[in-house]
Amino acid sequence: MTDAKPPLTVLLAGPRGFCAGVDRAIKIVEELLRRHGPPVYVRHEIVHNRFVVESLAAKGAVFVEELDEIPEEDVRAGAPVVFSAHGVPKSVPEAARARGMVQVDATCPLVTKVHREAEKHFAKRRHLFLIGHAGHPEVVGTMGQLPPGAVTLVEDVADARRVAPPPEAEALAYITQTTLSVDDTAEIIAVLRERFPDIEGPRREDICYATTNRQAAVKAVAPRADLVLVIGAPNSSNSQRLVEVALKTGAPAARLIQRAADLAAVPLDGVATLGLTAGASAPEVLVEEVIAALRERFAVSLEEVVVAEEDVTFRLPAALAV
Ligand code: 10G
Ligand code: SF4
Repeated sequence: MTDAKPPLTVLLAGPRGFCAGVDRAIKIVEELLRRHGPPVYVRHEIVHNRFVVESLAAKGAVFVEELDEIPEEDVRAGAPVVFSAHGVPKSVPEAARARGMVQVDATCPLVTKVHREAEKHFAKRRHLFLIGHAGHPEVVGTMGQLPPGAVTLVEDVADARRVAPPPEAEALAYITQTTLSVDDTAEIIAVLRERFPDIEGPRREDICYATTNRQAAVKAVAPRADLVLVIGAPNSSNSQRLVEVALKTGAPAARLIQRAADLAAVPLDGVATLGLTAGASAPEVLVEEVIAALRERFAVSLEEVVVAEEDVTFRLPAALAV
């Protein structure tokens, strides 16, 4: 007689996985590969997911961190370079132009919107606080829209309490990274508003619809789950935030896995209900892979917990849309 598999309820959070900005960025690289053939250079991981990066690399995309890694002969041959969905400082397109590169910007339109906000505040002589995480490429890109010293980074509530605008600042404004924790950011903004009542800013924050919805969905599953698994990469800000949100909203345990193979290192004994979600850069095929691996060990009953429907899409850049 074979042992029956133990039961496992999987609460599948919705929305999860790819957002419109990620979908667009990947399509840009694919479309360039189709039109130009390899190599298509991509500055930085197009999105923070190894599976996506390796799939595009297998088709001829070449990932670099900086433009100076791109050989001159390929530039002269017209190989395009794509800027990742996270956005780039102004110095990057300037350097590409100076080298005569064919450049294609895959920055998410919702990140570009924050760049334009930054410029608008600067034009009105406001010193800017950028709420975000130091060193993240989106933060580097957003800070790099303005001259050095125009933006002060605020990473957490402690920063918000002690941050001091430069003495010459005439007015203040804030903007945010798009993938932050909605709740932590609200606390940071509350501190800034209390200290600087005249500070300008968006009505709430610049956190995007996809980040907001994925956090709302994980909040709906976390209190019912013994463990929440988030499919995503360690360098994926929005995926890391989903782990934190799950822990803060009632999951006794939560962790990031990149794909099914990582389940081997996850203690599942005693887990009767498992919450499952995926960051905005994690493809659905990896969710399916994890569910298939769970089915090998458990009698899985799947329950979708959907808190919002999404119908956002972004058009490709005009040159690729035809
Ligand atoms: O969550 P981050 O910003 O680290 O990026 P990602 O590639 O994991 O997910 C898509 C989000 C962006 C491109 C940033 S707007
Ligand atoms: Fe755009 Fe939001 Fe996706 Fe970032 S997470 S690429 S801002 S839709």
